[in-house]
Amino acid sequence: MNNRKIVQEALELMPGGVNSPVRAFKAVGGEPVVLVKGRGCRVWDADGKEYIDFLASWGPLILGHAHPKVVKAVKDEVEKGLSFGLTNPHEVKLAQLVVEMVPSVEKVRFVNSGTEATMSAVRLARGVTGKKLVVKFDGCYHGHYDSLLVSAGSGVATFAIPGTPGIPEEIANLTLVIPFNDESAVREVFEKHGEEIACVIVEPVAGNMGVVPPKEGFLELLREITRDSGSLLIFDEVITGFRLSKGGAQELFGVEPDITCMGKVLGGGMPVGAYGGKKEIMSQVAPEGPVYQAGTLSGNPVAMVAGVETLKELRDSEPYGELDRKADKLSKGVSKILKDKGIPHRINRVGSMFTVFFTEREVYDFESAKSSDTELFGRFFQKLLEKGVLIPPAQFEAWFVSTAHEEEHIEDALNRVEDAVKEL
Ligand code: KE4
Repeated sequence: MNNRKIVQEALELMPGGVNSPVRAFKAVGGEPVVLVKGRGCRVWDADGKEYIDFLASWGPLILGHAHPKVVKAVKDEVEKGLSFGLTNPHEVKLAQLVVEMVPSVEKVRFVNSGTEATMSAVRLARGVTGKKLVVKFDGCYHGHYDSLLVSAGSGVATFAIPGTPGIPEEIANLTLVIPFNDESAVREVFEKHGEEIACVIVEPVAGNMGVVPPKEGFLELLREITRDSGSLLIFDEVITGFRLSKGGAQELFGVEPDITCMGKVLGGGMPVGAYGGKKEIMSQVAPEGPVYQAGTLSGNPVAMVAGVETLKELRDSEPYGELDRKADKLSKGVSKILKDKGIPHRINRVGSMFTVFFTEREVYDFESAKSSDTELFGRFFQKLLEKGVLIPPAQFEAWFVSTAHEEEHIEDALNRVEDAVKEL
């Protein structure tokens, strides 16, 4: 049992045996799965068991695992060396693609993770506006940056509390957390604190409370109220960027933020994050401007070529209609299976990302998402795993469909879901 042996060794050597908490399966129980190989829409664990994969490494693998063009580009690049610490031509090429594809971005800075992207974007907003307060939404996750790893305070539009030990209250108190999709809360927080708000940061389509789309007019409200208050609007498109369309959620919904944070798909599976926006704002970033941010491996050539091949493929093949159709077929199929079994559920889907919530309520914010039966979700996850279907090991995440999921894989997955649900 290689899987178990590797997990036991990992537990001795790394906190919780993992390098990111959600991989420990605490939310779903059972032994964490160790993956050793991926090809297309399939992955294999350390015991050789095969799964149809809808985790997609939490979003990056929109082209599936080991896409030939990406693998070839990475192989060719590593032969020339892995890192130089000075400019390389591939970061320029990836920057050209980002500027071409993302409507609001004229200049971009690459970093190594989504957390670095959002952390830098908030610093830039504070630096540009000279203001301190940050507004975020309950249930939205933007990485583990102190100012954003905070929980909602006691009442609406009140100052946040630390989301974890190690974050001083003084830092948490510079963040305001309000309910997603709540227009009155947005207006209230700006009435109370508008003059001091540096930025609003939002997942334009939430993925981290499970998939929750913005209500009609919500993004437009954020755009208008920030502009009127001299605050910046930051779209955290680490999940939605290049996934919901070539230009992400901002293209899909026609609302342009001041700063866009990117990651996941941008690196095609390699560690890449980015933040970008209009030249007027990005010119404030060092060394052009005074707002400092840096990184030894930022723009790493091997990571850059993976991103270049991924974005070129998305730009040229325009797969979004097909991705939407396949995700619609899968999510509707899962819903029919659960309905036929009499299991209350709600599915929220935007494009190729969706979440199955085990609740009868409409899910439009974190409170309603939390009405889900997470114990049932754990059993659903484990049964699917047994049948060879891998979904995210947590209720408040998203299933991802890739271009590598062909019709037969969707059919196969639905048959396996049906077998799993029969045994719930
Ligand atoms: P990273 O630092 O993990 O690359 O990105 C942080 C981040 C920022 N913004 C959004 C919208 C994100 O979803 C994330 C990271 N997403 C989680 C799960 N949805 C990554 C999985 C993990 O934490 O291991």
